[in-house]
Amino acid sequence: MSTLDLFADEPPMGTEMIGPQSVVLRGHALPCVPSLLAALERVMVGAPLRHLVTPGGFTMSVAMTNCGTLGWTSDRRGYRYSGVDPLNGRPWPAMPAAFLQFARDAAAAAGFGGFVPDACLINQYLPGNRLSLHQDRDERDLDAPIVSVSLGMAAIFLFGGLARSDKPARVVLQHGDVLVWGGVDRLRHHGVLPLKDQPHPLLGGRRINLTFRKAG
Ligand code: MD6
Ligand code: FE
Repeated sequence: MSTLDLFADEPPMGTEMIGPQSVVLRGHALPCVPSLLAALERVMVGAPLRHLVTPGGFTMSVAMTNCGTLGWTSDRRGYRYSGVDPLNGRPWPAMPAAFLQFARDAAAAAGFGGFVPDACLINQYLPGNRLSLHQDRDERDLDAPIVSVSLGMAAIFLFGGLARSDKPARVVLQHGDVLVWGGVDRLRHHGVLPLKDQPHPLLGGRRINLTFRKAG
């Protein structure tokens, strides 16, 4: 069943369709925040946040790390998924059970049953950090959706079209919001505007975004 069939009538309360197969589940992660944060802390001990360099030679302002069998990484040679952390040559920390369960449930709630992510990219934004407009196209399986969880400070998410020149919509993503997209929306351009400094009661002056993917 697709999002289209699932919400053929009216989407449930707290559900916003921002594209034909793109859903914001408002506050969906809130009950799981303590377990997600506890698992996240353990992941970041094994694989610390770092600033990747783009193929063009720019250092990204957003700090990143990964867990799962594959992790997204970048250097002068290009963007790719790797089974090992380039910082130490060891496998990425395993995907915590709490992450896996959360991502499967969120995908199912958005109409994407049977989602089993093998990669979780973790992004940390500090005030002023931004993510320029991009497509997520390094995953082998573009039929699988992406589940994205926002924690901490609010961000303005830019949701563009299939063409880079399509004018993006602005979607505010708050602590606990979950964005799920796939299908016809899977290759839409997107980004994050420079983060405003509005400290969050639990996470302080940062925003953490988890994106779950089926990369392999
Ligand atoms: C972010 N998110 O929200 C960056 N990509 O911090 C992404 O780049 C993203 O949220 C694909 C699908 C959902 C996302
Ligand atoms: Fe992305």
